[in-house]
Amino acid sequence: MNAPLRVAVTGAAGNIGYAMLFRLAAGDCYGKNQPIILQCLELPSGMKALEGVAMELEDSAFPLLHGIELADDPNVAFKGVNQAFLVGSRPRTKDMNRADLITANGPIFVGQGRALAANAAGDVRVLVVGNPCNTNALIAMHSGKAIPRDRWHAMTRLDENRAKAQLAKKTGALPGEITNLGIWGNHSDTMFPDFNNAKVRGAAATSVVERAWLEGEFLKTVATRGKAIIEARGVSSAASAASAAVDHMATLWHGTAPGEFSSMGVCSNGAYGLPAGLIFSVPVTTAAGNWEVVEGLALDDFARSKIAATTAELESERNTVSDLLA
Ligand code: NAX
Repeated sequence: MNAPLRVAVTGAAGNIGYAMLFRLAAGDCYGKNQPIILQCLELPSGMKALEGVAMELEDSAFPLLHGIELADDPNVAFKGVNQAFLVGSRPRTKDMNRADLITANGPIFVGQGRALAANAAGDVRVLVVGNPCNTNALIAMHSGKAIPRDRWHAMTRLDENRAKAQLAKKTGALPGEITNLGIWGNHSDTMFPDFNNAKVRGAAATSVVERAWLEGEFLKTVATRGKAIIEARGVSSAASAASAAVDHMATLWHGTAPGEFSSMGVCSNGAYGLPAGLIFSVPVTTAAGNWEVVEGLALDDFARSKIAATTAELESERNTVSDLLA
């Protein structure tokens, strides 16, 4: 058995937190030989519910769960953490547009970025799930400058998983037989699921499915899936979002398979001519907690126009929060 990892989860009593904690404690992220200590953060108003979640975690008697700590102060919750899932934030209400949401949630990530830089372990990796996750990760990265830029991530794995599921359904393949389906850009309906480089059972997706479906129904279904779930369930995706967060950090921890890649919102280093410094989802390979952008992927005019649109949205979000970017 390894020494326990300290894993922070914010918004731990919320819908995604509730689904995620049990997966983490069961060993679904870091493996069956890796014990963890969960360090859960909530607002003071969420602490009572969080105590209930902690009781349920205790009652599950997970062999890998070596501790549960609860806090309403990020400086306590982030003490010594190796892995941090930043989920807690204000959900969008009917009267809010995207800019209102950015303005409402931005300050949370100033405080949490600072608290991580002051308290986390030297090897910390941070995944921002709370929306708008790319721009929230950008704010946290600027506020937590003591942590290297390549450690800050935003989650687009749910978009990747949704895209794989749609392509699997269309082709009759299993989701695990769809590979290299990279998401480019923002976690919003402007993101681009790159079907040109995707594979179905090792063959180019474009050789298996007609392009009109890929450019039309496929892109539309993936982009509007979050809305469809809200309409059906009355609340936003929670278990699938938690599952995607576990997938993202598991891929970072265990590494990508040879010849395969995944998608992560990471700090752009200017690859593919993308503006450096934005938190931008790109295809990456991973090993031992580190990532590298996949080089040499072919992007046709259609892909480039989609990537230009999502880039413009991220630049506009960055302008909206410019006063929070220290
Ligand atoms: P909930 O409202 O169920 O839970 C959020 C929890 O966060 C609440 O318990 C609240 O008390 C807590 N919280 C709020 N501010 C906090 C703070 N400053 N510190 C600590 N805790 C805080 O929302 P849930 O459904 O769990 O969604 C959480 C976030 O994930 C939202 O921002 C949502 O938009 C985002 N999502 C991101 C996705 C992605 O793919 N990146 C997909 C799913 C989801 O929409």
